[in-house]
Amino acid sequence: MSEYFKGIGKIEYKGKGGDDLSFKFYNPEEVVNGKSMKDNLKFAMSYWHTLTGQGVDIFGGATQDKSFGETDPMAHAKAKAEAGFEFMDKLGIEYFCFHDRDIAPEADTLEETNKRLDEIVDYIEVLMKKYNKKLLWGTTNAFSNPRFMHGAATSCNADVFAFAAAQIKKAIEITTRLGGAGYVFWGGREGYATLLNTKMGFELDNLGRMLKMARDYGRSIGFTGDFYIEPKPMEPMTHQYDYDCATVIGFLNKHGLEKDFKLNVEANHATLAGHSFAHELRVAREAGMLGSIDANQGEVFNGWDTDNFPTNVYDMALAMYELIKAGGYPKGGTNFDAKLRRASTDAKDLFRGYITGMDTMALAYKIAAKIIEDGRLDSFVDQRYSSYNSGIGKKIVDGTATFAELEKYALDLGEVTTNESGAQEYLEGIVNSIIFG
Ligand code: XUL
Ligand code: CO
Repeated sequence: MSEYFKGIGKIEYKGKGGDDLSFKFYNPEEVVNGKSMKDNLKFAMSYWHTLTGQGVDIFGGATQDKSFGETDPMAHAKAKAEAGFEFMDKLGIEYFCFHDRDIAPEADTLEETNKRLDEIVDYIEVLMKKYNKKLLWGTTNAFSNPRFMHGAATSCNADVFAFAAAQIKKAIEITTRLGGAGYVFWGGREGYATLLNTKMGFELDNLGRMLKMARDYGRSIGFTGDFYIEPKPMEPMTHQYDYDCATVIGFLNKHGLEKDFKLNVEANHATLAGHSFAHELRVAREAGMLGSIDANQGEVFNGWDTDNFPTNVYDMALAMYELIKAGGYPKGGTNFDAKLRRASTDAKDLFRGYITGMDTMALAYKIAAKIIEDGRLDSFVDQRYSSYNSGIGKKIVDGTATFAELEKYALDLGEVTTNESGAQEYLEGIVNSIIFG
């Protein structure tokens, strides 16, 4: 087997003075919150950006070569797999995530495509054993092929729905076979461009039908992992149905999917929806549905999904605070749904991107753990809501207060005389002192 990333050895933790090919903050064995950082963060490689993305944008072609020395499609798929496992091994990343079409190229018929998938899955199974790597989640690419131009589960065309179902069925089978801990649905083109041609309620019900069939089939073949929906408000569609965590939670509850499904929350999708990443994680956590994370970051001034590697330690610390408060990942992990900038063409850049991302996540996690250990934020928040611990507040929470009783209480009160400061600046100061103090 060839070596694809020549001249780059295993990336090690060297601390603050380390060079560009070492971790400065991520020490996999360091114990925080009673667990190694490796197990707290459960890093995963995204097959698509890492092994397939070539720097293409709408104004220009590839700047990054991902041929791995092969031209034949199946030889290329195998070389990609080998390169991917070498990459994970060198970075000490234990997990990976893929779309069906990332690992094997589509053929002229579904039957032939499935055969190609089986051949590559056989090989990936060998590589997983050899390198001791695990599948965090699998998914289906039901958005790139032109047949999905109107969507997949929400297509106006029943033949497309059937085709998507067949593809999802196969993708759940291979995910199960590889011991995947999760299966993701990102609604690639599940949305609409104009209401003028769209039966919105019908499309949403079809989405529910597809997810129920997927859940039932998965469970019937022994898939015990979590299903995830990955919310995103727009792009490629003008309006995507899985807008944000709150929207998706409502949808899952309506369709009786809330026991089998959790959320795979992506940072850049959160900001596209007009939310902070921490907000989206809080919504998921409060619903008991924080499943997994797609770690990345958008360009501050662009309104689209730029999938940069995360570097904003402050925002990520507030996000990791939510993860720790949720009790960590149930079955998910930190998948780098992140890509190099188009002009990053040095052979080392892919490693540098991941190293910076992993260091950012580690710094953020450790800061979040310190904020919790410090306790001032928690005690401030507890105090802020303390009027609900006794008296009328307790009755409201217990569900024993009535409108009549509340009216009498308010009349007796005359006026609300105590309303304490929210003290946002004080709390922001605490966070800063923990980060920089
Ligand atoms: C697209 C995106 C996807 C999903 C998996 O914005 O995030 O790559 O993570 O389909
Ligand atoms: Co994603």
